[in-house]
Amino acid sequence: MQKQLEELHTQALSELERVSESRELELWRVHYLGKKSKLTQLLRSLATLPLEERQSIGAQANEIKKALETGLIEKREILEETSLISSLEQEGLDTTLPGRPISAERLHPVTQTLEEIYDVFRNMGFQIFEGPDVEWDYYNFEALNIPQWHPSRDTFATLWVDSPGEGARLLRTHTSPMQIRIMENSRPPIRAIIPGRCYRYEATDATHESMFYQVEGLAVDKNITLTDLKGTLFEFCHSLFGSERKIRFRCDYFPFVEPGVEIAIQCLACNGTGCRVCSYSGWVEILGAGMVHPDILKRVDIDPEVYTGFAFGLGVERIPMLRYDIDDIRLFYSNDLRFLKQF
Ligand code: FA5
Repeated sequence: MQKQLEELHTQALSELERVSESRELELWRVHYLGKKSKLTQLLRSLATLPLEERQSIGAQANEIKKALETGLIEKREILEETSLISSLEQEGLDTTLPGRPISAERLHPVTQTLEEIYDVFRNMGFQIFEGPDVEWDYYNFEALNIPQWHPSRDTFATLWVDSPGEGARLLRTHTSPMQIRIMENSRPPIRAIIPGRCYRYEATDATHESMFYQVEGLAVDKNITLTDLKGTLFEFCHSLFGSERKIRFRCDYFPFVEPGVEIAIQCLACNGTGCRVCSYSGWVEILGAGMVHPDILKRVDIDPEVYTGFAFGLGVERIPMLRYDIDDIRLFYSNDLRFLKQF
């Protein structure tokens, strides 16, 4: 019986080798592994054999069965692959052509910078919020101490949106309106940063775009002082530009802070000697900031006698411009892949 089994094994494998299409493979399966196959019948008749023979023949028969089943699976895979290739070839596809390389995608340099900014402020305990690009006049101006007649409206060259009968709407000129929205909806302690697009109807040049990104920051709590503002923003600047980079911290005016300040970074492109990136001043202004005006706190029902806060608004594109020596902000949004692929 042992010899019979060996012959069956060899014959089955050599027939399997010759099988060239799936119909033949099915016939082979029925013949060698089906219910009525020799092997199955032999396995069934094992019970009639003496114990010793039963054990050794049973083991041999089972091994052959496993080998045939494995052979069947492998052959099936080979036939499927060959039939796929031949059907592709019938459709006129050359399966021997090398594949097209898939280019590794990456984030836009401004998005990369935003992610870095989030990391720095997240480590200092700030939460990220988002707000609407189309904003009410109230949040963009009125609530920020910029009434209709205020001359500082002129500096925010505004794009207005038609909103008949609903009050004046506009494309936000800065992210500061979110200071109000956040303080209306939450109580101190507040630590928030708000990234977003801003829009200004102004002539574009190497450092000004009509659409650009800002990140607003807001911290309101008991005992917050100008020192906290300075410490937080210096920590931020040092994280992004290195601790050696010179930072200019000086007075500025924004109606919604008191006092107001401005931070500029010594130009990395020319090291302060003056070039196109810094408009030949040696410095690039990256943000406006200050202590939240007591009027604003009162407007959102936060007692300025108990709480104080600081706020800042930074221009995002100016950061990669400084770091990578980019001398024109308009390159970020002109969709030139030769530029974008460098980051
Ligand atoms: C403001 O927009 C204030 N909201 C900032 C602020 C927030 C002050 C909170 C106090 C407290 P300013 O107009 O200076 O300020 O803009 C802030 C930054 O945005 C600038 O320093 C600059 O980096 C960037 N920025 C302004 N206008 C443009 C523009 N047209 N294109 C690119 N970046 C701009």
